[in-house]
Amino acid sequence: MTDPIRLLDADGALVETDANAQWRELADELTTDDRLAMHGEMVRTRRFDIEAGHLQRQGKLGLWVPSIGQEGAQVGAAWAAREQDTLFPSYREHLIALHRGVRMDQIIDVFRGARHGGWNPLETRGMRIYALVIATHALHATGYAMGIRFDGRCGTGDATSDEAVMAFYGDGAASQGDASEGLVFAASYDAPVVFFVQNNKWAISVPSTRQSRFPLHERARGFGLDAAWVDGNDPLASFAVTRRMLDEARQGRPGYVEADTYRMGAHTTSDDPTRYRSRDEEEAWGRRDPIARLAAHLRSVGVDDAALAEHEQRAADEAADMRRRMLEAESAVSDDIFDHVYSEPHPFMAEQKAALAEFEASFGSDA
Ligand SMILES: Cc1ncc(C[n+]2csc(CCOP(=O)(O)OP(=O)(O)O)c2C)c(N)n1
Ligand SMILES: [Mg+2]
Repeated sequence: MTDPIRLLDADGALVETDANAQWRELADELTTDDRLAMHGEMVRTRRFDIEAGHLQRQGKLGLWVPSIGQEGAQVGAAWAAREQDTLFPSYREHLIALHRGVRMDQIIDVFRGARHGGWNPLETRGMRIYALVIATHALHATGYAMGIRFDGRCGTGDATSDEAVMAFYGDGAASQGDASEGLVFAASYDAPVVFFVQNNKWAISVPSTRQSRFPLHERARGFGLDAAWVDGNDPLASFAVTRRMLDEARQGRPGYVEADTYRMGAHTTSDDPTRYRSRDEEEAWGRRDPIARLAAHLRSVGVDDAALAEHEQRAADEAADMRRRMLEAESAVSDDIFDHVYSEPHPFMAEQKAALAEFEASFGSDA
């Protein structure tokens, strides 16, 4: 395969080929209103991302991880997942989290160290917490999917109730042992899981071409998984491919989606990408911006500029409100890490909590 699966070209025009007919049919499920809503989510996430970056620069967050440029891959995946599915993210899946109802301040709190996990996964429609240790959750997702299978919560042939799982990680994480072990167990146990890999071309300063001399989706086939390569900056293609992969997975055929995309910003606010990549490369990918692409598509099907501008305005207002609240928020470091290790109170945890309190008290009240 020389090109990833694509339904919209860089100018937002529909690509109609024999090869993509099956994917177009799947994308037809999305009405114009759905597509407009997808645009709204992408704009909302980008605005949130930009404001969070500003908050980090003003000292309110320890770190921020921007997802700018990857909203197309994410919005397709978010819409492809069905309500009963469980999603295991890395740390850059802001659109997925917001789509499932995680609040902006809950994501922010992870990066300001105020709340350890950020949210209770039982209250966020299947959205698990961020995993900062790369690829660990490839195993969590696979194990969870194996559990679904053992419990008989998949494989009945009814896509509207059979459960599936997604693991989101990056091109660099694909080099971790955990990622490979996840693929082996998923294939061996016919686990209802899809690995959604955003190949954003960089693992901090290491280019994906160095870590994967052979395409990642081809590698996944070698593990016995069905795999697809999709243009991740094309929200419609990302939706169609992921929907199909998930519906196959929930019938016991695990899958792998490699989304071809680009991290337009820095790795994190601690990174300076000008040290390792060229401006030409950044500009080339800037011309493939997924938000501009979907906006162009929407205009071509008769959506007027006012509707798109309204998304921008609403997103700006919401992000400004989030920013105002965060500037006023007290810095908060809580010691509740000890409370959630075991479901019941545990003497070792009580001991460690007391030791921390004693240590902190040793700095005196001015500390
Ligand atoms: C086990 C582990 N090793 C190293 C790191 C440091 N680290 C954080 S992100 C990252 C690169 C990940 O790249 P990729 O998987 O491509 O995801 P991206 O950040 O590009 O979304 C590394 C090495 C880590 N968090 N966990
Ligand atoms: Mg990467």
